[in-house]
Amino acid sequence: MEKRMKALVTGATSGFGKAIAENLAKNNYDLILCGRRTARLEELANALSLGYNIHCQTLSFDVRDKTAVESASKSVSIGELDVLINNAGLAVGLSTIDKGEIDDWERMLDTNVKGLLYVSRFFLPSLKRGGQVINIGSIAGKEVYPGGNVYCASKHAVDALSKAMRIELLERDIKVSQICPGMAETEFSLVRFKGDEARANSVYKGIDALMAVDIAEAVDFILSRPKHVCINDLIIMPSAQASAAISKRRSE
Ligand code: NDP
Ligand code: 8X3
Repeated sequence: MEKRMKALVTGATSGFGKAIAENLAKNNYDLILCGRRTARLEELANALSLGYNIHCQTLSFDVRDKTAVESASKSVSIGELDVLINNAGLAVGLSTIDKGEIDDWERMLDTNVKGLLYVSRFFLPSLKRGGQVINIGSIAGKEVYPGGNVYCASKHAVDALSKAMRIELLERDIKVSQICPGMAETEFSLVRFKGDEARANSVYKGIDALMAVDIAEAVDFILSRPKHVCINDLIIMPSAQASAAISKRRSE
């Protein structure tokens, strides 16, 4: 019997990570699903393992907790990974630097930069030769917009770390890709505005934002390239968003 590929996805409880996991399951990957919300992880793992007859494992940990990340990486059942998807991340707040909440800055830097590093440090040793890393960056890692300051800095760091990984993992024949989406309708804005639904919904008013499945399809594309082709970097925007700060909205 042909051995199935195995992928680990962080941030699988919602948004991009969940859609990526669903597509990988359809494509017959075994999965390790990570996130903090254990009930959601287990519900998804059950649905995917039953629906697609794959093996689905859950690892519930906070990417900011390096001890928890390290001990998750030592679970005996991890085995060898073919794909690591560093997706977990968030924005908190939209204040200017002179009025910013320092706790918000720390949450973003601890999650998006240090969390991605902890996951990479402890799970990359399990990634097999010829494997693949996909980091979810952002248009905020290519440009800066008013109020984006620390979030943009954290995603610029993801851009730099993706380049660093590509250089350092070349020796192990591991391909490293980054996907940089523009505005996408997930739980992202609800988290950014700390549960304020009206404010979160207003971000997507009058615009056809990206959907999580658009990013999951980009992951499928990257993973289905032949061995000699690496998609280094993909910027994917809604058609109505020309840059991080400039969009065309319908009047509603
Ligand atoms: P969601 O809020 O829908 O999903 C975020 C995921 O990250 C959740 O599964 C959440 O899981 C996980 N996560 C957040 N913090 C932690 C943590 N401390 N430890 C473990 N897991 C964590 O947002 P998106 O799907 O939109 O975001 C996914 C990625 O895409 C992020 O890196 C984001 O920055 C990036 N992005 C988003 C864009 C957008 O407009 N939506 C555009 C460009 C990039 P849980 O809460 O269960 O831990
Ligand atoms: C999320 C996209 O434009 O809100 O990374 O920064 S944006």
